[in-house]
Amino acid sequence: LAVEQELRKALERNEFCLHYQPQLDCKTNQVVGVEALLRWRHPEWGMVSPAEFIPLAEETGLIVPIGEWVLRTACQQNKAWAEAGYPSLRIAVNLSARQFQQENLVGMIKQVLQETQMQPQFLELEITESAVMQNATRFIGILHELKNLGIWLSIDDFGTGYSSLSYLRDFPINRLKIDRSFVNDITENEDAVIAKSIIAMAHSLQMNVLAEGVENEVQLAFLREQQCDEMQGYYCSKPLPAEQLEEWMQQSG
Ligand code: G
Ligand code: G
Ligand code: MN
Ligand code: NA
Repeated sequence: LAVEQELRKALERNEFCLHYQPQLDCKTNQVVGVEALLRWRHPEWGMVSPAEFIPLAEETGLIVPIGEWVLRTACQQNKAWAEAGYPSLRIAVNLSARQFQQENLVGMIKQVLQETQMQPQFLELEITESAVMQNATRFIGILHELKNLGIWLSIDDFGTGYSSLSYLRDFPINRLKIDRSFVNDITENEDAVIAKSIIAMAHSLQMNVLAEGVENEVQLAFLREQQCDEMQGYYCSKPLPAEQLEEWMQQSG
């Protein structure tokens, strides 16, 4: 309960910030996007992990205003990078299932794009399979509206949720993000077969595919061999505050 009370005040007290993790093209090693990841710096508790407070934010509905803050902040940052002359980066924002229950999710997203003058084709929204399946009929309409705005739609943690493959046929999904649990031992046994199959399936469905949690050269070599499009993980960089990501881009660029 103490956590809930503190979480309620965190927005107005400006305790949230975003860290950004680069996403690289597997062929060229160029940064093509970043994923925005929420961080909560509590004045007494220090950094609180999203794994701890996101579930509470979802239960209490606080994820709705927090999610709007995340989207606005990410879009403002993307615009700032574009204006500072960095190459055009796609920016990925995580959406909770709970946010799809909010009255006017599409209207809110349109307004943020309008306000920040960000081009929709540079925005990617990440959704989990379990979220998609919770209310598939409501989802499909919203996803088509978002897709029609030009926004990219991705399935996060692909392969780990309770899901049905039928949504890959029925929903306008642009890409699959292979969950890092398959990437960890990607050259071995079942994980190798699963990863290969996800990449092949994504490409057959005209989707882009990204591997999460890439931590070493061996995993990367396998992904290149299998023609995976993009990679994200500690091998390239952990999630970084905006200024540190800028330094990272200057060094690696
Ligand atoms: O960044 P980290 O690995 O600690 O994130 C832990 C979990 O929190 C991940 O599953 C991630 O998707 C989720 N998460 C991080 N930022 C956000 C956010 O802005 N919104 C939502 N809904 N989830 C987030
Ligand atoms: O669920 P989602 O994919 O949004 O979660 C992203 C989280 O994964 C981030 O919070 C980030 O801290 C974590 N992460 C990113 N790269 C790596 C990695 O290479 N290894 C591990 N173990 N975690 C990672
Ligand atoms: Mn994600
Ligand atoms: Na993930």
